[in-house]
This record gives sequence, C-alpha cells and structure tokens, in this order.
Amino acid sequence: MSSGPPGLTQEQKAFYQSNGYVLCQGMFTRQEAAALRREAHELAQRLTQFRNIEVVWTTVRQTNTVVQHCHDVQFYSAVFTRLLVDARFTAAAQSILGPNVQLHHTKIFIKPPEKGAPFPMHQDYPYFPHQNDSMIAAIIHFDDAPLEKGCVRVIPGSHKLGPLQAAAADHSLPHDKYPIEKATPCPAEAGDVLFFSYLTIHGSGMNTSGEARTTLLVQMRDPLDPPLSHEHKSRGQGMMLAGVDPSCCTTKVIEESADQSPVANQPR
Ligand SMILES: O=C(O)CCC(=O)C(=O)O
Repeated sequence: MSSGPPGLTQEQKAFYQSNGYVLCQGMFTRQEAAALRREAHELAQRLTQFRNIEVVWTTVRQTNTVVQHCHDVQFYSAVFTRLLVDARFTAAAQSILGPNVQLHHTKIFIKPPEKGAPFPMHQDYPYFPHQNDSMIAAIIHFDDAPLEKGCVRVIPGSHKLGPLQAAAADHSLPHDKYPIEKATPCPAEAGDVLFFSYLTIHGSGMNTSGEARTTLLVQMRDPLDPPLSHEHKSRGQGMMLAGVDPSCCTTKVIEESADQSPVANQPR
C-alpha cells in the first residue's frame, strides 16, 4: 500500500514552529501552476461580467492600486475543488494541524501588473478569532512572486506574540511599529506554497512588475478549535480536506437548522 505524500520534513516543521511560517518549494509543477493560473484568470474574466471584483485595503487606498479577488473559488470551478484535496497539499497541512484539516475559506488574489495593491502588515486573527489559534493560511502560488511582484512578507517568530492591538478599522497594524520594509520577504516561484499561522504578522508589497501575481489563499483549522465569534462565514466552511471532524459539529449545525423546518425528519 502506498503511504502517500510525506508532508513537511522534520526541518520544515521545526522552521514553522519557531518562525510561524514555512515555504514549501515545488509542491506543484510549473505546468500544474500554469493551468491553475489560466483557470484563475478565466474565472476573473467571467466574474467581471457580473460584478466588480476589484478591492483595496482602506489604509492603502491613496496608492491608486487594486487587487482582484474572489472568495470560495471552489464554488466557481471544479479545478479548485480538486486542488483543495490534493494529497500533496493536505499532507503538508496535516504536518502542521494534525490529522484533521477543516476548511475555513478560500480566496484568489490577482495583483494586476504595475498597480497591484499592497497588503498592510496585519495578523489574520482579528477577522476570525479561534480558541486554540490553530488557524493557518496556505498561499498557493500560480505564478512567480518575486519582490517586485509584491510577494508576501512576514515577521518571523511574531506568531508567539499572541493577538496584537490593530491600528485601524481594517485590522492593519501601525506602520511605525511594524514597517513592511523591515519584514522578511518570501519570494516564491510558481507551484510553491507558503504556510503561516493566523498570528504571524504579514503583509505584501505593491506589484510594480509587468505581469500579474496570481495566488490562491486557503485558510484551514483543526475542527476541534471553536471560533470565538460567528463572523466571517463562508460557503463551504467546515468541509473536511483531510481526516474527520471528531466533534461532528458541522452535522449538528445542519441538523439544528433542519429541525426548524416544517418538514424536518421527513424522508427526502
Ligand atoms: O496575498 C497577499 O499578498 C497577502 C494576503 C493576505 O495577507 C491576507 O489575505 O491576509
């Protein structure tokens, strides 16, 4: 019987534990990444026929930059559904989270050429705080993300600081205290995946290059780590990407809402 992809090496795990992030190089081939990139850009084109998909953080609005985004992309293309349960990806997530990996949400970001918006330094914690802080992000790179394309920057070890006081309504941290220029750049190539804790302080620079930067961010948690607030609900939240939900919590929520229906407990 095949044992499947190995996940992170001991060295990568140790790096993640002490730094709060780790870059897994070459998880996907350049060809796979190119196909995913095409899918992401075709999705963005389809979506723009229906709605504006350009956003920018309030704290960087004066920069005249934008980022195209779409949440919960697995509801728009089956290619992304398959990517979420790719064993190479889930094995790496299991190396950090343990055997059970539960989806919180996904989002594609396309930073357009020359005017791709920066992300101010922030922790993801305040958007969706959880009791045990198991939440991690994985940024799957569909094309190369060197410094000039606005690669992600992190403050190594900052996941050990706990939740910090944000400076603005958009939850960004004060620039004078956490200058992005001093953060460690994480340049990546197509097919690389960057994992980091939701407590790790991170941001990213502007895309000043002539090519878009295209990524998929997947936010995941241990299913036994309860949310502290009921904000940031997403379609598909609670889907198991690996292992099981020992609490059967997702099923319970479905049962509770079904109970309120006049046809509850009817065969369907
Ligand atoms: O994709 C990026 O450059 C950063 C994304 C990010 O920081 C976030 O969504 O929290």
